[in-house]
Amino acid sequence: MSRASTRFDTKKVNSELVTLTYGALVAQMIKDLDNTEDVSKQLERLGYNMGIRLIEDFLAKTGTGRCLDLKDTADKIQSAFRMYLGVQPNVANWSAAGDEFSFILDSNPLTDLVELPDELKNLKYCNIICGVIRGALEMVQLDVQSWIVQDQLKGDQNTEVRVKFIRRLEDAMPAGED
Ligand code: MYR
Repeated sequence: MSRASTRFDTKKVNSELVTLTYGALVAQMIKDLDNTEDVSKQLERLGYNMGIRLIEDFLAKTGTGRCLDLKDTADKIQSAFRMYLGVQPNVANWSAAGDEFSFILDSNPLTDLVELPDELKNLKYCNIICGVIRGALEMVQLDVQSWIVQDQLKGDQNTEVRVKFIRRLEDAMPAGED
């Protein structure tokens, strides 16, 4: 067998590992909770708890300073997507007031190879991403809401993750959801 044929594409293997591991996690939650809405909530909560820890790693690795404005924050989250999920979303669909925007992902490693059966069509499968964003931003004193607008698992062309700035927090502690 030639060297070329035995060489792994590490990026692809990592991304497949993410897909499979996340899929197994969601499948287990569905078994345990037996309620689509609860699973969606738990996925967001899990992401939140990851986000409040991940922000430290992100700031340490990138040496990032304070964001100047929401546009700057969006750019930094965009680079976090690249670092942690290996995909570069577009930042788009800014609201007129400049307080809401979306990340548009052409491909989403969480949903590659995944198909949702009809009985799970209300599951917010990618809610973990919304939670990570909310948790990470809370640690830098930004209270945001985040939700999935488009979902490739529901037949949409892209994954669209919406983020809405709510308010700047005053030295707040995380809400203790872990
Ligand atoms: C600041 O203003 O203090 C810096 C703000 C940096 C925000 C970076 C947020 C990272 C969010 C990670 C999302 C990962 C999604 C896969």
